[in-house]
Amino acid sequence: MGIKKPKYLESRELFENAMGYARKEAAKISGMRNKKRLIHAREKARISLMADYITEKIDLYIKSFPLVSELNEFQKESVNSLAELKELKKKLGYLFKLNTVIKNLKKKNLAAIRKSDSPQKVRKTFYGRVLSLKKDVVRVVEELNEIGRKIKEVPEIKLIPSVIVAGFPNSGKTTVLKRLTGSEPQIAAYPFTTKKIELGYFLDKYKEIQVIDTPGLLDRREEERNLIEKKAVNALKNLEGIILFIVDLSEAGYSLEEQKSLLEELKKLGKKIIVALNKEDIASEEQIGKAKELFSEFELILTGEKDKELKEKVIGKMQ
Ligand SMILES: Nc1nc2c(ncn2[C@@H]2O[C@H](COP(=O)(O)OP(=O)(O)O)[C@@H](O)[C@H]2O)c(=O)[nH]1
Ligand SMILES: [Mg+2]
Repeated sequence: MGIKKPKYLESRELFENAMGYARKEAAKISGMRNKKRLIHAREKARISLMADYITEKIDLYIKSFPLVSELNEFQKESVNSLAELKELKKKLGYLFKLNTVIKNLKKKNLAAIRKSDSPQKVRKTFYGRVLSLKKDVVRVVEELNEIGRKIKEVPEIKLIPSVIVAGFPNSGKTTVLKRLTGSEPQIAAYPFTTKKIELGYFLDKYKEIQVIDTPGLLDRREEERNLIEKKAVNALKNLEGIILFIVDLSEAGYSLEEQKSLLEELKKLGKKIIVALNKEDIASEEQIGKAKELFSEFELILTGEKDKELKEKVIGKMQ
């Protein structure tokens, strides 16, 4: 279930395009012998067509934004951490109001033109009034275009049982993700951050399981996370699933103690934790023994086996 993708609206050209379109279409009206009636018909058409052109485009644009109620918990957190949902609602509401003003101006001026002897004057007044709204429309659409751009970047994380891979950089998270899913990870942008999220999927019999690697997110203490990262981590809490904590047995970047202390931090997420002891092939007997003792309170697996067995072990521990 993907998130709705907001449209982009070129608001600066919208009004000029509407006027051009209305002029061209109205000029096609013919077949009236009475010159005065012809002018009347054309001016009336110019009002209608100009208004409809703008309001239809704006209506479609407004509808292309997701409703807050259509977002799942994860998406809400993600959008929220970038564009405040309240702001989005307010801006959409304001644009809706501007659109209603244009619709009402159309009604009013169509009524006026019927009784008027100078239809051109009525049409020009109408154009003037509509054009006076252009600045506000352009401003709010520009702001909405920007929010829409950010919404489009919300990762397509599904609300299905997930394996959230955690651990220090280079511990082997991406490698494990690839081994579990048998494919290259899908890369998705993490909203309002420079971070990227990696996603993959595998089947447990008929059930789809999602694997997520969040580089740079679950590898630091809570105090070290900025507000956006805190939001992002909170969003992960809404996912059903387990944390698969990858330990680099070879201690290439971080000691086993440091890795243990990061794991303590991740307990705060309140999820079942499985510890995967990785890089057994380049670790010493001593490192392996020490790790088994250090992480003994957790469910342990060793990753040094065939992919199929690794997957089965993870599935087994997920129940
Ligand atoms: N020897 C060995 N190297 C591994 C193992 N798992 C991962 N690596 C290597 O460790 C490096 C970091 O792995 P990567 O999956 O990118 O780590 P990430 O930063 O946690 O995603 C890469 O060069 C991998 O090839 C393993 O089990 N044994
Ligand atoms: Mg990685």
